[in-house]
Amino acid sequence: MCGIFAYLNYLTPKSRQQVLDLLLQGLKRLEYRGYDSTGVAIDGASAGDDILLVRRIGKVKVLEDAIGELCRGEAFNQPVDIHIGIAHTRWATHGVPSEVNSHPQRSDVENSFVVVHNGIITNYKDVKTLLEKRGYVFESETDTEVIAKLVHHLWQTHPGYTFGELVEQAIQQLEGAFAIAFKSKHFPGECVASRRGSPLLVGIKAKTKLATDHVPILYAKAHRPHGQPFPVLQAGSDGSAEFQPLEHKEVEYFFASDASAVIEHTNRVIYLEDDDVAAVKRDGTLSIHRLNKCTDDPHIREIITLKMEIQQIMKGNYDYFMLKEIFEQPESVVNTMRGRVRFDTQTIVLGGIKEYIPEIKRCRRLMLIACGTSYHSAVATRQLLEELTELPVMVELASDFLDRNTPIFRDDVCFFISQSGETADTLMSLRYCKQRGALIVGVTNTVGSSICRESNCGVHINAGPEIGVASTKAYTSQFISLVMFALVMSEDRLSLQQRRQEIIAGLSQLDEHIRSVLKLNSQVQELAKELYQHKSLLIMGRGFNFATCLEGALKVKELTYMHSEGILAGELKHGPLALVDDEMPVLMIVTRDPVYTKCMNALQQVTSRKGRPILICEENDTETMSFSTRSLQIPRTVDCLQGILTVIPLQLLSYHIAVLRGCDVDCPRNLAKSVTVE
Ligand code: G6Q
Ligand code: GLU
Repeated sequence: MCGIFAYLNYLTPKSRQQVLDLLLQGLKRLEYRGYDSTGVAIDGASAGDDILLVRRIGKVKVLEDAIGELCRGEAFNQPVDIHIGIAHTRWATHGVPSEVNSHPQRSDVENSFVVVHNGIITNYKDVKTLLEKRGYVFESETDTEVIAKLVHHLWQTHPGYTFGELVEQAIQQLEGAFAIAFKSKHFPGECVASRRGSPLLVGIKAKTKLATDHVPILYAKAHRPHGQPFPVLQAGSDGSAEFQPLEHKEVEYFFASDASAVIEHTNRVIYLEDDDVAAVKRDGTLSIHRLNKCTDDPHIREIITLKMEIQQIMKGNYDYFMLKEIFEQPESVVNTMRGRVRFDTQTIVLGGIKEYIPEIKRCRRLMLIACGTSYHSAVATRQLLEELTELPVMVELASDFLDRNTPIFRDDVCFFISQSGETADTLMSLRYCKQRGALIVGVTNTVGSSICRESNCGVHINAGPEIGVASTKAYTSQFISLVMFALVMSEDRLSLQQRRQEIIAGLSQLDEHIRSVLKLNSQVQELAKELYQHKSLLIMGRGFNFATCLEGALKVKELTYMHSEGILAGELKHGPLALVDDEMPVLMIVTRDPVYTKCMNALQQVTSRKGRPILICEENDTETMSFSTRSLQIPRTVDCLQGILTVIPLQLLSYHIAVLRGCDVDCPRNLAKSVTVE
């Protein structure tokens, strides 16, 4: 996840300085989407100059200072009639944050084609090999660089193509997710943008009223003989309608990842659909191209009028980033699996640890070391790891692990799980294990973080930036990363194939299942009204759901400042049962898994002490629901993935209680997003 912003002024004279100011302002609005490095591309200031690239590590402010230094002088103040500038704030997925890995990425040293990209190109290695064979030399570690070079290659081999056609051809070769915007010295004053799986919109600002409220789509004929010039383009639903690109004198176009970056300029926008290619030509016309017609396509893209304030848009329609991040989970879990899980062949490839798998299979034990929520993801997946790797698995809180001077051996494999990749206790534990010769595997959300850099290999969870201090989508993505690792480890175990298939099927339905859990939101809000004035909340469960109890209780504590405890249902009669009476709020997770009967025993122990538990149970499980007056029903899935579905109502519950108690949801008191002190 990152921010893309591009600006094109057509017959609305602007100096390069003004363009740069606009680009920086756009990036600032998008900075919440990712902020490890930034960059812009504009036309060079004197005639015949190449495109000027300025890229910096760090936040937009660093780029702004660099531009202030580099882009000075009369030439930057001269008005230009038509100009296109593109800009990017990056959240690295491939390659550490560095200047050369920052965007715009370029096709060659002359900056012939430059591109900004949001997302991941999963087949970039294949495309790269192909381009290397044709003499292209790569300078960055990013997946993005292949896009710029591929378009350059197509331009050289197909001289008659328009800029839009080049991009249209290029995206046919790309797999994965992207939103992209291009600038080229061979097509001055033109901008081409496209998307698949990552958001992108076009903002339109015109001095006078636009003649139309939609842009028709221009279709290429589906089958073009290889190497032939592009065929005549067809317009409209039956190919007969006359194609009219959006034409307007004195118009400005904005391309952006979300509306927060354009709303201060215009409220007229087109949201692009997957595989749309939007092209602004030198004559200022905007057209939208698609390769193929599909039946349910409306054949036009509406220009809509936004009626929102900036703040609203930044957080979508959500009041807090945390709520937005909870609701992003249907997409973030898919991003974690993207390019890794192939549902058709039932195979999983984790590129970052692939070469180490034989070594990991020979190890003495697996150690999972982390803090807070990240530690809970280890607890959540331990049982599955034991089952599918048949290795001893230890889960450790980093601080305690260090306090104990835990013995570590050369044939241990140690996983360090951390959203930020910077947590001091986790990092210290990593160094401790590294010194003792163990293999170090990092599982983080932040490429280029200390844990990433110091690991021997790792898995990037690709959840996108998490702004709310309370971790939500990173937890579910860490969970899935560890499940994918367990699946990789058991790939050649015949006896485990059926189990693997069951889990992979569960993963394929996960986004839909999460969507239906999120529909419980208003029901959870009602429960919060009942609970928010209490002093305490006990959360009980066992087996695959124990981690949900710990994680749910942590969320309640940190957000609402209420006491909350996650209790292993098996431990109930060894102490915690003393807390139960008709006043104490209790929440129990009871799903139809191998420990169901034991959970039901615990439920009865609670109800016979006059406890009135709220249940999280499976849809239509009337037998279980008969033990309570209040239950939240979640879809049925494979036992080891249930924890992903059961934790979401608790994320929502802690959120709603916090709102009702007047707490600052995104920045709970005394806590910080990245804990870099021991
Ligand atoms: C939970 C918090 C916190 C976090 C730890 C570890 O909501 O975000 O418990 O998980 O501080 O942080 P890292 O995952 O960044 O190492
Ligand atoms: N995959 C690209 C990179 O790592 C883009 C990441 C982003 O969306 O910022 O450079």
